[in-house]
Amino acid sequence: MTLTYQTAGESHGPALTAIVSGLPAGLDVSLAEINAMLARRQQGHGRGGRMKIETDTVDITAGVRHGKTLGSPVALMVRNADWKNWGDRMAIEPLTAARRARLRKDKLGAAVTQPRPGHVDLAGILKWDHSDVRNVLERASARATATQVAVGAICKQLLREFGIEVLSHMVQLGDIHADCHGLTYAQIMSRALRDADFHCADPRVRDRMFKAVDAARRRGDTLGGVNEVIAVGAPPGLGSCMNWSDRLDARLAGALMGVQAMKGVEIGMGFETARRLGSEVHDEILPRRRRSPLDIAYDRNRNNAGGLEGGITNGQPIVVRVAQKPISTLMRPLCSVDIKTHQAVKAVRERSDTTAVPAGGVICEAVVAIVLAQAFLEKFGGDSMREIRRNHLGYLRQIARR
Ligand code: EPS
Repeated sequence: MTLTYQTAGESHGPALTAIVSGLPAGLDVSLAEINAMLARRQQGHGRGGRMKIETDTVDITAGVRHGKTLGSPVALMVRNADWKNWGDRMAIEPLTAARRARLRKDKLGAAVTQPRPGHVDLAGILKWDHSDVRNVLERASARATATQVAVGAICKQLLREFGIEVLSHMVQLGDIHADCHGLTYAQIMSRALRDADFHCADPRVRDRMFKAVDAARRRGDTLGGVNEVIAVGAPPGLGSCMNWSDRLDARLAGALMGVQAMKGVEIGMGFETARRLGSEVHDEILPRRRRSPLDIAYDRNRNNAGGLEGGITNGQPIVVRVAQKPISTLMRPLCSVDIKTHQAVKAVRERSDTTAVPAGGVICEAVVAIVLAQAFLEKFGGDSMREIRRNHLGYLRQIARR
């Protein structure tokens, strides 16, 4: 079975939904762990008023019994608490006269007609033939990432069963860079997990980050940044070089670019490899002193490749950095053109975040976990956890002899 998922849901609609197919039977699913990851996604200095309204928790409505997957599709739902404030504006049914009158009275019924530069607004109304920008912005909103994170949390639980851990930390906010030199993976991640404001492992830049967010907010502006996702424990051999579409680096980059606001993906040394000589870039292969019978006989002097060579994992940590643009809803808006009058106007302003980069890291972490779980199940897949464990262990034994 191939692991696939679909999501649906508008930002201010009743709920967000995901259906995940292809999970094996017998996987322990912890609701508490999913909800903890959802809570991490909601954190971060620079979030707007919406996060005070929402306390995201997941309802599982199919595919799990007595805490374990059944092998059937798993259905997940995250309700939008804000829906109660948007019932008329986002009503599913046709607008009744009473609803229309209520919206007019509350001055809430007007169509959004001033598209924001950088958002889906203009391209979306042209493409789908809408005359209210809300009809496209609701689905384009990063709110939808709540269910993606819930799917990622389940994939993390699957990967952990096989010794693979995926976590993220913020490495840049605007032009402020975190310095993690000399820190181990465990140190970076435990520091990042403790920092609810930025998910950043470098406390020395904390003050500057606070000031940058607050200054941007005061100016009616927004801030982007970069998160790094690291996956440790993946065996060599996930992904393939045999077809472009099977390469794991391509699949990671594609999936990460599919997250709202992401503008660039680097693996390992990334863009810096283009400036360096081959001898400075490629990770030398060294003999390894095995500590366990399942260890492979090869080591590396460093990990500039970010754990991927030829689109295949090489046993080193997988390191991916993702650039996130500043949010396109500005409280001091940029120039736009009204789609009804074609007059020059300022873009629409509506409640939003000053920055969502700390949330972006958690979302990218979820996406990396999903792509890795897909590649893992392609290689070791079976219908039950027991079958996958057998396949995985047999392969580890095989490569340890090479
Ligand atoms: C978003 C705008 C804000 C964000 C939202 C994404 O929501 P609202 O318009 O309701 O204030 O807070 O993100 C979330 C709701 C979330 O859960 O991450 C946008 O326009 O993309």
